[in-house]
Amino acid sequence: MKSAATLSGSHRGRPGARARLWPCATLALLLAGCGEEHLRKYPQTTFHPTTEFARISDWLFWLSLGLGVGVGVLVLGIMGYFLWKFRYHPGAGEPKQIHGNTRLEVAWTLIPAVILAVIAIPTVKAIFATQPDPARLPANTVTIEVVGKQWWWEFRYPQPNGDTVVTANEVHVPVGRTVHLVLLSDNVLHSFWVPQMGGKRDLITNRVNHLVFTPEEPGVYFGQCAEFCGTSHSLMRMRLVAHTQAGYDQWLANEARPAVEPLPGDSAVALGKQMVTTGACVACHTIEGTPMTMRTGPNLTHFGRRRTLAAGIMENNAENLRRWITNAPSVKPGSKMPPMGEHVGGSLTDQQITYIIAYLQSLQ
Ligand SMILES: [Cu+2]
Repeated sequence: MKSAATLSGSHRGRPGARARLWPCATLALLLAGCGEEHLRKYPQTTFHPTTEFARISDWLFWLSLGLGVGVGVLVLGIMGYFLWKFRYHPGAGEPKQIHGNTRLEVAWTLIPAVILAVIAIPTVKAIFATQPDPARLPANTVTIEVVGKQWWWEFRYPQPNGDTVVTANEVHVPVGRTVHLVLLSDNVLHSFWVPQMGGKRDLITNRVNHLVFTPEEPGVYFGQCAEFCGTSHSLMRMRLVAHTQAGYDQWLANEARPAVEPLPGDSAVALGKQMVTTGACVACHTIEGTPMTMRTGPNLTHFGRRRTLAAGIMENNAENLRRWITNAPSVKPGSKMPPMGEHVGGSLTDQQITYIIAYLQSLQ
C-alpha cells in the first residue's frame, strides 16, 4: 500500500509518468495483497493457504486467472490491431466480406474448447484430490462431527472410550494430522468455510458430507457459514484453532473433564452456579458435571476458556456476556435465546446476571 501511494504521489503533475506508473502501482498492490499485513486486515483470506486442500484451490484460482488474463490480452490486442488496421479511409469503399470462412469458424470453436480442456483437467483432478474416501483415511485421523445450528456451530469429538467431547464455535485441531469433519445440520442448509483450510462444504439435513484437510501451522483461523441460513446467517462465525500435538492433547484432556466446581468461599460463583443449574438455562444448555443436559443451545462446560461468544461475533468478556445474557436477540436477531434481563421482559436482575457471569467465566 505504502509503496503504491509513494509511487503515484511523488509524480503528481506529470501525467505521462503517472500513467506509466499505474502498472507498477497495481503490481505493488497485488504483492501487498499477499503479505502479513493483508492477513491481519483480512483474516478470512484464501490467499494464505495452510493445508494441501487450500493450496489446490489457490493454485486453481491463479491458473484460471493467468489463463483468463492471457486470453483477455490476446483478444483485446487483436481487436485493437484490427480497429487500427481497418480504420476509416476516405474513398476506400466496402471492405472484403468473409462470412462463412470455414477455417476461421473451426479455429474459434477449437481454441476455446482447448482452453476449457486445459482448465478442466486440473479442476477435475482437484475435485478428486479434495474428496478422499472417508473409509481410507490414515489411522491417526482426527474425526470431528460438525453440526450446523441457527446460528452457531456444534463440534463433537467422539472419544475411544465411547464418550463425546462437545464444544461450540471453536474447533480445535492438531497440526500434521489429517482432520476429517463429518458435516451435518439439524435445521436448514449451512456451509462450513475456513478459507485458509480449504473450500466450502455444505451441511445438509438429510445427508452427511465430509471435509478432509491437514493443518500445517499452529494458529487461530477465521471462518464462517457460507450458505444463507436465515436472519443471522452473517453472524454465524467460528474460529479454528490449530495446536501442536501436545497443545491439542492438553486442550482435549481439559475439555473431556466435567465442569470445574466453584471454589468454596467464592460466593458469587456459587450463587451463579445455583442460578444457572436450576434456572432457565437448564432448558437449553449442557454443563457436564451438573444436571444440565439439553442440546438446543451451545454446550457450556468449558465456556470460560472460549475466545469468543455468540458464534464468534464478539470477544468473550464480562461486558459482552452481560449484553448477551440480558438481551441476546438485540445482538443476534432471531436468536433462540430469549431476553433474560428484567428490564427487557426477562426475569434476571443485573445483580443476578453478575453472579451468572462469574460462574460462566469460572468454567475453565
Ligand atoms: Cu449457516
